[in-house]
Amino acid sequence: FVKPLNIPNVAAKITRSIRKRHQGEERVLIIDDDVDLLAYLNTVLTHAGMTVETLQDPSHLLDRTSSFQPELVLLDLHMPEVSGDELAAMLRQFEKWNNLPILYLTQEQDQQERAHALMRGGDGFINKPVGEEFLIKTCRNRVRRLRDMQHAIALDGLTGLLRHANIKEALGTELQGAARSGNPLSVVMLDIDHFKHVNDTYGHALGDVVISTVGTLLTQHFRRSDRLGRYGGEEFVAVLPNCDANAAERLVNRLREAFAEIKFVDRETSFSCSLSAGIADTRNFPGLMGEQLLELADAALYTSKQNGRNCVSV
Ligand code: GH3
Ligand code: MG
Ligand code: MG
Ligand code: MG
Repeated sequence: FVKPLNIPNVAAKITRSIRKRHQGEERVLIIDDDVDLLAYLNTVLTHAGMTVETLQDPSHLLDRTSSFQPELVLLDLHMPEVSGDELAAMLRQFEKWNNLPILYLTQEQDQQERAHALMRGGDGFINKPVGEEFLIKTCRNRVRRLRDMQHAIALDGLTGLLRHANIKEALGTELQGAARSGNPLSVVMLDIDHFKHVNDTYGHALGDVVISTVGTLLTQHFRRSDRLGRYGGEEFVAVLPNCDANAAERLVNRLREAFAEIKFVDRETSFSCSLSAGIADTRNFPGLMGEQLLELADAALYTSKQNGRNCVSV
C-alpha cells in the first residue's frame, strides 16, 4: 500500500553485495592424527582458495583456535589420546565458539555413536574416505552460512541497514581509508519530520512502513560502496566515501524529493512525509574523528529543522 518500490529487487541487490563481500579465504582448521590425510585435505582446500591450518596434536587445539580464528573446524572423531567429540565438547564450553561450525571426519557408521558425537557439540559429519568435491562444497557452504548469519546480526530488522554500533564502526573504517587515500568522505544524518505525528495519527504499524520505506530509498539512492545505517528510531546515517559535501547535498536532495512524493495510504486517506538532513565532510574539517563528524552532521540537521524542515544543510 505504498507507491511502487521494488523491495524484492533491493533485497536481491543487498544479498548480491553480501555474497561478493563474503567470498573466498574461508579459514578452516583441521585436526587429525593421520598426517597423510591432513596433507591431502590441506592441498584440496588450499587449491580451492581457502586458508587452512592443520593440527596433528590435539593438545594445541585451544591455542590454535584462538590465534587462527577458524570459521570451520574439521575434527577427526577417533584419535589415540582424545576423541573428536571430547574436543568438540571442550570448544563448546566457550561462549565465543558456540556458533563455530564443527564437522567430524570419520568412518564411524554406528548411528548411536554418531548421535552421541552430535550431542557433544559437533554439527555433522564428513565421511572418510573424503571426496574432493564434497569436501570443498561442504566447507564453502558451512562458512557461507556462518558469514551470512554474522552479517544478518549486524543489520536492523526493520530496514535491513546497519545497526547503530555497526554504522559507527563502518564510519571509523571508512575514515581510515579516506585518510590513506586523501579522498573526501561525507557523513549524512537524516531524520523524518514530525514523525511523532505520523505515529499518533496513523498508528505505529504504518509508522514502521514509513521507516522501512526510507531504508529502501537509501539503498536505491546511494552507491553500493556507501555505508547505510539506522542510527536511531527514525534517524539514519549514511557514510559516503569519495564524495564531498557538495556532491552529497545534490544526492540527498534528490532522495529528499523522492521521499516527499511518496503517498502512504491509510484506509480512505493518504498522506506524505518529509525528511531533513545534515551533511559534514572531511574536506571542510580535515583530521576529524568519526564522533566529531557525526556531531557536525547532527548540527547541520538541527539547522535544517530550524529552517522549516524538508531541506538539507551542510
Ligand atoms: P522532528 O521533525 O523534530 O524530528 O519531530 P519528530 O516528531 O520526528 O521527532 P521526535 O524525536 O519527537 O519523534 C520521533 C518519534 O519516533 C518518537 C518515537 O515514538 C518514534 N519512533 C522511534 N522508533 C520507532 C519505530 O521503530 N517505529 C515507529 N513506528 N516509531 C518509532
Ligand atoms: Mg584417526
Ligand atoms: Mg524526526
Ligand atoms: Mg529524531
